[in-house]
Amino acid sequence: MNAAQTRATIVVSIPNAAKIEWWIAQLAPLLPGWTLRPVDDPGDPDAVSYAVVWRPADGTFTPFPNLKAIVSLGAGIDHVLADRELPSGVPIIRTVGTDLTQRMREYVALHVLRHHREMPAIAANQRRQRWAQQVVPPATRRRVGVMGLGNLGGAAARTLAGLGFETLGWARTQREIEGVITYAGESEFAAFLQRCEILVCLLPLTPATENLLDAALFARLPRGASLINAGRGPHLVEDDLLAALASGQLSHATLDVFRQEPLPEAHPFWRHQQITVTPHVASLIDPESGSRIVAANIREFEAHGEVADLADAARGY
Ligand code: NDP
Ligand code: OXD
Repeated sequence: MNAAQTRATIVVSIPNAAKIEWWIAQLAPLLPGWTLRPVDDPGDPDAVSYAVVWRPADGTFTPFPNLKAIVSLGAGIDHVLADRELPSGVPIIRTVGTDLTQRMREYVALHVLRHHREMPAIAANQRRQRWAQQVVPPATRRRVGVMGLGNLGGAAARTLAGLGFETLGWARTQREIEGVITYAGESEFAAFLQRCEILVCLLPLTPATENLLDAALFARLPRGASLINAGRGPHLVEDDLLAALASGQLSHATLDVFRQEPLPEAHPFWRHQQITVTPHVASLIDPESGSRIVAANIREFEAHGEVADLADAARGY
């Protein structure tokens, strides 16, 4: 056996053991010559070259001194960076692609339209058998802001602009997107927020974005604005949201991501009349197309030592 063959194991780590087997079954035929194993049964640790992971436990990578790259089974890498024993300098590959982007575009369009057309109020009226007609402005007179203009936020902003919304976008650096008025950095944040009647958060979770959706931010939005958070749970200060909804500063929130997932049964969000809860399904990775992307990225990284969707660990996304 030559040296290359002795470095030919890919381990898979996902909190749900059944899903590990499922991913291994999907990936194995796409990566001939590689041995795929659950992280708890890696075989020779020196032979492990790649780890494909979702929410790995602390210390997951420590046994593997020859790791070439960590593959996040998702666009976000916060779950990898959360590992307090993460080896430094190991590249992290994000899994992104057309299916994920398409799903997020659908989710954002669905919930922005729902807020725009005041569906929560219409549904509440139906529960009371109340016939209450109200004219809403056309999308061209509704301002929707997207925080984060990367793969997902950029695609969502384009979709909203295509639906006719007056679309605004905010990112760390200046981005140009046709049909979207863009803002960059802290200095332009207030100008962006004051125009957003519906605010969509598609930021990655980093020290700079944690707790960003707080009382100070809500106070800068037009009164009665709506919030859609499909970024990460810790972006949101939960008590500040409840207070903003109670005061009327915000009218409704749609939340897909939570500080604790699954959202605990007793959590007040579940039964709140002004909150729509979705169970982190805005853009779930599909193991069939996702495994094709993971395998292609591993092959590409193996051949060239780089891939397009490499995260920048120092930047945090
Ligand atoms: P990208 O890395 O492609 O884009 C991130 C965007 O956020 C960039 O535009 C970046 O700015 C901007 N950004 C980062 N930090 C800041 C900051 N401090 N201030 C302002 N803007 C900032 O990420 P994706 O679009 O692929 O994914 C975004 C996030 O969506 C993921 O990290 C994940 O948390 C979440 N997600 C949620 C899913 C769900 O089902 N709910 C599914 C998939 C992802 P710049 O352009 O200047 O770099
Ligand atoms: C992701 C997610 O990061 O599903 O891809 O949240």
